Amino acid sequence: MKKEIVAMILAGGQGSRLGKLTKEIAKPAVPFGGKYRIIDFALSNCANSGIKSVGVVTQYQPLELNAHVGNGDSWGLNTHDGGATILQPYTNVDGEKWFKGTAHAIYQNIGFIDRYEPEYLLVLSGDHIYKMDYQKMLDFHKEKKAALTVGVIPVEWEEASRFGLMNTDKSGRIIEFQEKPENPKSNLASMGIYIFDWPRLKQYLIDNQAKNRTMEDFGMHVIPAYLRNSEDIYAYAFRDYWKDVGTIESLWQANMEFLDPDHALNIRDENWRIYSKNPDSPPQFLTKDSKVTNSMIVDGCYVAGEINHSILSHNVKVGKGSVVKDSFIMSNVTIGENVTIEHAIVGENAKLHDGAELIGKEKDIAVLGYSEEIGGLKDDEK
Ligand code: ADQ
Ligand code: ADP
Repeated sequence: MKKEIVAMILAGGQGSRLGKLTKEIAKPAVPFGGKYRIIDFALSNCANSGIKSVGVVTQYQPLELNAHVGNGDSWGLNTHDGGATILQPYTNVDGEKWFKGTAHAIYQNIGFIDRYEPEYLLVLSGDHIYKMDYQKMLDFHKEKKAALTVGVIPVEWEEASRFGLMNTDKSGRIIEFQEKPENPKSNLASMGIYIFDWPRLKQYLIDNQAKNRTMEDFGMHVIPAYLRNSEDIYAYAFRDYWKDVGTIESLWQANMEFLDPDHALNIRDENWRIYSKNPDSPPQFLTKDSKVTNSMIVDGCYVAGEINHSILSHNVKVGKGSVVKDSFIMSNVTIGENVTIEHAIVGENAKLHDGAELIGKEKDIAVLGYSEEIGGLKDDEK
């Protein structure tokens, strides 16, 4: 089953900056935008780019992710073309188990990749909200005859130190690279999207392992080694919407941006659909007491309150007199009567009992975790 290119989506990081939202599920499985999970963007981009052989590398809290991705048929990645394969850490003969980092995770899956004998390997992160045609990046990679092409985008200077940063020459060749430097000298950031010549990368990973130097991480070890050896590394400039939703604030912000009908991401574009796996729910119902403006209300919702500039995912119930504003509510949340929710993210299956308040601020978003409950009268107050 030979393929020109295989994609590996790295979906195993802990995502600790999302706090209680990633305590039980991996960051790529965190719900987004009412009908999606974060990894849907990378999976849909693969399908839309015609890359149908995709490995999803998991590690941390993979249950929800495994259930969601399945064999990839929701994204049109059917098994005939290779489909999506969930790759979990395993113990090899040396007793080595967990993936130590991004590059080591690829090293551990050389056998899977080699089944397709690809010329190119596309490495993606399951953590990003964006639409990108990877074929265009592959064309660029071939045109430059690069050993490695890195997707890059300028980021805000204040945020720069959480990215791999680089300098390029006029031709776009990367001449300097620093992984998450404390004092950034550039704001041109790696998007963590790489196209490698597979045989060459494989050689690097195997040779270093043989010398007992595990190449753990792409940004920390592989890119520096390529630079030391004067390999041709090129930057592929991406200029559209791209968001690394690694913090509560950025996750909230990306959901609020998603509400904009003129959003650069344009989810209504039939030529680049974002696919997902969704439950079967009854139609939404808005009672005569409800008032809904500027919001996304997904199937199965029952709304008797006021919803303004918010996203209600599947099967959310909002009682009379309640107000939900500037918030992202995940699936199966129950909101009682006279509840106030503002600048908040509410996790799946959470319950806000009558009279509860969950009020955050723009730079300090309030979060209710999965299945958490607040408010309501205690028994002796009834
Ligand atoms: P980070 O996103 O901070 O930086 P990292 O924590 O290595 O990098 O995670 C990259 C992706 O790999 C994430 O999706 C994560 O879930 C996953 N991952 C991490 N370790 C894994 C493992 N052992 N097994 C499976 N999956 C794993 C990277 C680059 C930067 C770049 C940013 C852009 O290192 O140079 O700027 O991405 O967001
Ligand atoms: P070589 O000269 O064998 O091609 P490299 O260019 O890969 O070696 O590495 C040059 C230097 O970087 C060496 O000092 C090596 O110890 C160090 N190095 C390479 N890979 C790693 C790694 N994964 N972790 C730490 N150090 C590394």
